Amino acid sequence: MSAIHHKKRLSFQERASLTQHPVAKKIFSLMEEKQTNVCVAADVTKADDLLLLAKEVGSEICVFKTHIDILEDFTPSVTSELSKIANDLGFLIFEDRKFADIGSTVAMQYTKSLYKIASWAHIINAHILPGPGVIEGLQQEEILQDRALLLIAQMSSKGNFMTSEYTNQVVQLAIEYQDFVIGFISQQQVSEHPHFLHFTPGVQFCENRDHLKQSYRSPTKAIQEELNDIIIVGRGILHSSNRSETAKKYKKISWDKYLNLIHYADVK
Ligand code: 5BU
Repeated sequence: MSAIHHKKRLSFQERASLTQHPVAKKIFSLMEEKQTNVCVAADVTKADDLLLLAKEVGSEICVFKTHIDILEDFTPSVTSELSKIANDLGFLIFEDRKFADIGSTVAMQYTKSLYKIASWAHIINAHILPGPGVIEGLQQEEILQDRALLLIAQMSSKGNFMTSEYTNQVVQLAIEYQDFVIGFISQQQVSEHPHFLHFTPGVQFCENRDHLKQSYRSPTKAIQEELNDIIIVGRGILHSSNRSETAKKYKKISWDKYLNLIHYADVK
């Protein structure tokens, strides 16, 4: 394996003190506390399974990522139950809604509808294709204190149109709106500002791709080489025979890689 040279990195604890945002502070500190930088992607279609999954993996993760609109039997009690589990097991909820419309429309999509995303999701994300209005539409003044936004800077799917120029624009907007934006969905570190978090999807031990152009790499590569902070794992955990044990395995390896980064200047 080739040597990867980089500077010794700050710990999550140190980075917690460098952000003003309460949600980012919370993520950094619960990662340290639970020793996990794993986010599970809860792509399941039944409410009972969603809640069961949250109970099974809740102790091993820092963030639980939902696609609430793929549930076939959604009722508001699902999100209130999920919030209770999140509170008991100490994780935050991220609704991967990928908002991408004009400000006035995303404001309604975020706060209204059957789902009332703003009432339960600590974290949401957006594409910046419509321009800064999408961020402003989501930035609801009254709940700003405990809600946070991630900008999609890069995607894991093969053939996507996110050029490096696009990614640079995303980073600029993140800096401009850093009172609300706490980081990125990325494939590799896109900003050296230590207060920004990098969440990365497309992580699995076993597969290189799926049949619909999702591409995967290992947790080791995602953390150690590409310098992401949090791995997002869906089917790697969901399709295993023991979801809790498998989540533990992802947790151990990605935490070890994080420890290497903060302890050694050069990792082989
Ligand atoms: P998987 O089962 O580990 O492939 O699930 C990955 C999850 O991350 C899934 O919920 C996607 O919607 C999400 N995702 C992604 O895979 N790639 C991206 O670039 C973005 C989100 Br943005």
